[in-house]
Amino acid sequence: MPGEFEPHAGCWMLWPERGDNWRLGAKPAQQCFVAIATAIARFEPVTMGVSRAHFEDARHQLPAAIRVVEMAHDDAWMRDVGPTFVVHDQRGLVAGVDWGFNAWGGLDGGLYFPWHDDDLVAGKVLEIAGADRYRAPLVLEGGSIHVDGEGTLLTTEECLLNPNRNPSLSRAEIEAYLRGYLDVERIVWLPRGVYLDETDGHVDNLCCFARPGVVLLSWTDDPDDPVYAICREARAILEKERDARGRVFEVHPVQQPGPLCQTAEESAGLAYSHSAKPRRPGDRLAGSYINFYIANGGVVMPLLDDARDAAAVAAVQACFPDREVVGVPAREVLLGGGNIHCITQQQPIGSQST
Ligand code: KQY
Repeated sequence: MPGEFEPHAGCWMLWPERGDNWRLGAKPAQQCFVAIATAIARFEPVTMGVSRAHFEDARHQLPAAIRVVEMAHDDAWMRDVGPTFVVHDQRGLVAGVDWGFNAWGGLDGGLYFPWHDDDLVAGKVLEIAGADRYRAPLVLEGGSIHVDGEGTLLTTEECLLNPNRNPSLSRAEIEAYLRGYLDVERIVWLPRGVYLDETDGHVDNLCCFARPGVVLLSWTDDPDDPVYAICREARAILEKERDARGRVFEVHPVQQPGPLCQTAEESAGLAYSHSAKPRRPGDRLAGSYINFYIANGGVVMPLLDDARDAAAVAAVQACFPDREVVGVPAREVLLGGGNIHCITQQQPIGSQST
């Protein structure tokens, strides 16, 4: 699996539609997804999967340069339901791993039911991409792993070892699948993700690679914030560990936004459904600037807090001197439970198709 910072053929996304997760019939979220897709399309081709019912409207809202394809889905988290693309070392062939998906925990703390259409998305993307598909016997979301493309994988125990994903598998068995499907050698386990992250602590909201050996980490200096201990324990592990090539990690803290909370008006805009996660006024949101997408020559990152956005953009830009960092207001994505990294999936360029 190449690092996200390696060259892409394009980016895949899904259109937000469900009114029990996206307020006001998903209209504000759709406008936000349009802005994000448009920003990414400055750097690489973008394909948007849209249900039959929303196809005409999405086509109308999105710029012509963005390819729109009909694709049934349960929600809009392409990082988690899309394929994890891999490239053959010698031959350059691009293929995709199609992990099992159970809506972040199935009937044991999952976020909605059913999730069958989501579970079919990876296979559909691979059909359109013309890439081979490896269906893996492991429940895993793409946001729960980051790799450096040189044999190192970052993940969290809170998510990958959660009994609501693969209750019959041990840590060693999960590691064996990661090694086999992604060709990684060194797996770095961080204990927890961001406080109250509803994915059970996906690593992509906490930290990521800028390049091999260089990690950005969401951070706070407020000792009263539960993230204070989480980011310090992560940094301590990263500073003690080595990557697959024996390098010490260079860790760059990025001050988190907020703390940010759901407003009463935002909660009131949601449609009720018994299977969707309740979103109440005052609920803490798992905001993080790390949840960005690395595109060809660019980084598209969420803007979440007027008081902290400029410093966060500068901190990310310092780690990506050769890319243009573009900020997009993304509170509407955060209200749905994730951010820009969670709604995107890169397809690496490889050197041949199948
Ligand atoms: O963090 C992610 N990769 C996805 C967030 C999904 C939230 C579902 N409501």
